[in-house]
Amino acid sequence: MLYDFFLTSDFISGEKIAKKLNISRVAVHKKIQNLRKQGYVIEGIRGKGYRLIPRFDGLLPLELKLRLKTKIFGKEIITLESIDSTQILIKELAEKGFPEGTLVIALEQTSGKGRMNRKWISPKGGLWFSLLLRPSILSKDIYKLSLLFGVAITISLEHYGIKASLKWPNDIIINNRKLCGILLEGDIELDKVNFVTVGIGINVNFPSNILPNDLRSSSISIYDILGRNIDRAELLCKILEYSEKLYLQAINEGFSNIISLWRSKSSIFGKSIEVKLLDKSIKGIAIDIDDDGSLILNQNGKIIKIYSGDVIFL
Ligand code: BTX
Repeated sequence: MLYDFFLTSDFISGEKIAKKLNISRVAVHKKIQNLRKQGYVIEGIRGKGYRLIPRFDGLLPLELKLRLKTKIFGKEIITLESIDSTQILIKELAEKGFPEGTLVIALEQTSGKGRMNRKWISPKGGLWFSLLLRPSILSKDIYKLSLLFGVAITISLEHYGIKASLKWPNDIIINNRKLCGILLEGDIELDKVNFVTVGIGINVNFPSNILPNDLRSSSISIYDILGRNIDRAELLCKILEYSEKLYLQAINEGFSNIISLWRSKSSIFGKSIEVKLLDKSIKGIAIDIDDDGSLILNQNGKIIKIYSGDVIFL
């Protein structure tokens, strides 16, 4: 595959490519032109050969692979201009047998999904992606994976001087405005986890005032905070690297470190909150999260555990 020659930042000569692929130099040139048409920047220097230069904010598969220091996450990368939802495609790929770590990125989504059939608005400039996991964990532990990704994203944002906090179960917020949402969906049979799809949406390079009116006061973007665009490829690589590290740790040693990291990055404890469940809502003071990832609430002196819902600060 021509792709493989560009997984290093060294030059590769046209002659070598031609020999390895058993094609003519003209055919090599055509193939290089094809990659350029896809958006890749390929430097060509007489006497040295070709090499790929990842662009600032370049989210094409080869550009990312060249920068990414992971073993599993991003093993296969598919980048699309536009799609209904990356969650829909990643599920199809999972069912076709794509490996763990497969990543689907879309520059925009026309029908992005939130939890409980809600919509996720995904204009150009955001970071919208889904990751395929095939973890050997019990189905009850899937839930803790969303805490893991929340932690990894929060740590990655610190690199930009952004101090975000985690709101149970999986919102990443700044000044109580949503910067990022995480959607975990599992394919489970009799307690056996076939696969998990992790959908992550981060408002990055656009001002949040381009979002629909009803979201303007409840959302925030990195652009709002920094007043400039950042390199989404760099942010994505950081998130994948941190989350892979935590994922391998969780699979081998359990989730206790992730739960304590989550606690240290959350803004919820000690606060009066209302938790909206499907059919009712419960008010109380958030005490802690339990080792199983559930929220512990003090409801007028009664300690209760909640496994899913939406938190509103009172
Ligand atoms: P959630 O159900 O916690 O949040 C959805 C709610 O968030 C919406 O009802 C709306 O109020 C608000 N919202 C929608 N869009 C935005 C936005 N851009 N910024 C801030 N608030 C917003 C959270 O669900 C899970 C979201 C996952 C999104 C990713 S993107 C890649 C992947 N593909 C896909 O279709 N979904 C995931």
